[in-house]
Amino acid sequence: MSDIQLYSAKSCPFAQRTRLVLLEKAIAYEEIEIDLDNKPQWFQTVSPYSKVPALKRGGELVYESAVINEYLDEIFPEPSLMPREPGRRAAARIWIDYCNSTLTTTWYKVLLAQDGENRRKLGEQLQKHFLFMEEAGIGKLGGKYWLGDQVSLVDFTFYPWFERLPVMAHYRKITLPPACRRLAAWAGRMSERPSVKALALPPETLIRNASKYADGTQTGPTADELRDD
Ligand SMILES: N[C@@H](CCC(=O)N[C@@H](CS)C(=O)NCC(=O)O)C(=O)O
Repeated sequence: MSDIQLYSAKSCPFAQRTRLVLLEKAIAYEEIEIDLDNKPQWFQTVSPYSKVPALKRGGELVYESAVINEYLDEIFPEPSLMPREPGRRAAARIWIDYCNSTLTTTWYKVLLAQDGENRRKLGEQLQKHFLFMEEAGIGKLGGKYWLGDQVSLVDFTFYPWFERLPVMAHYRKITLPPACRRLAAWAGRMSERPSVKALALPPETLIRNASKYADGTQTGPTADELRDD
């Protein structure tokens, strides 16, 4: 039996980031599925923000997907998913932060927006973020993956939202701008990785899972934190 427990939800893109890293590193773990619509009371004791993913290893409790992923990379250094050189490590953290602070927040705002004008403005912002990622991000270092030829935590941090592009297309008619050729090629390459294939959910399932955001019926912290119309 493994000494690692992951509190997770199959529908959650943040938990998917961590499940991808666990698979890539072939780390044995026990997965505890949390019903996000009906969270058990004890969940708060393992996840202070009451969110998945949260990870327990022996007596240590770690939460926030980006933090968990760096923790796993330090505890299980092979294969390494962070560059060794400090400048490149900083670049990796900058993009991970960008994904958390900019891409995903705009993403959910677009999905949650019920007012047409607000939705249009937010949709434009989302497309600008994609163009920025194309120009300032994936294109800069030249290679198969975000930071070059080695796959890294940056790739696993962004990918779940690229798997969910059909959700954006379905509910908000927003697609990756045609100029984002490198991003599109990268997403295609990522989708072929065995870890990604093992966890991939079909577009119909992703679309169904997102309906509570898109049709305005989602309540709870995620919606309250992000809704601005
Ligand atoms: N910043 C967190 C976000 C995690 C998150 O928002 N998880 C969602 C599911 S996708 C959740 O647990 N929501 C439950 C809730 O907000 O009540 C991370 O990166 O781990």
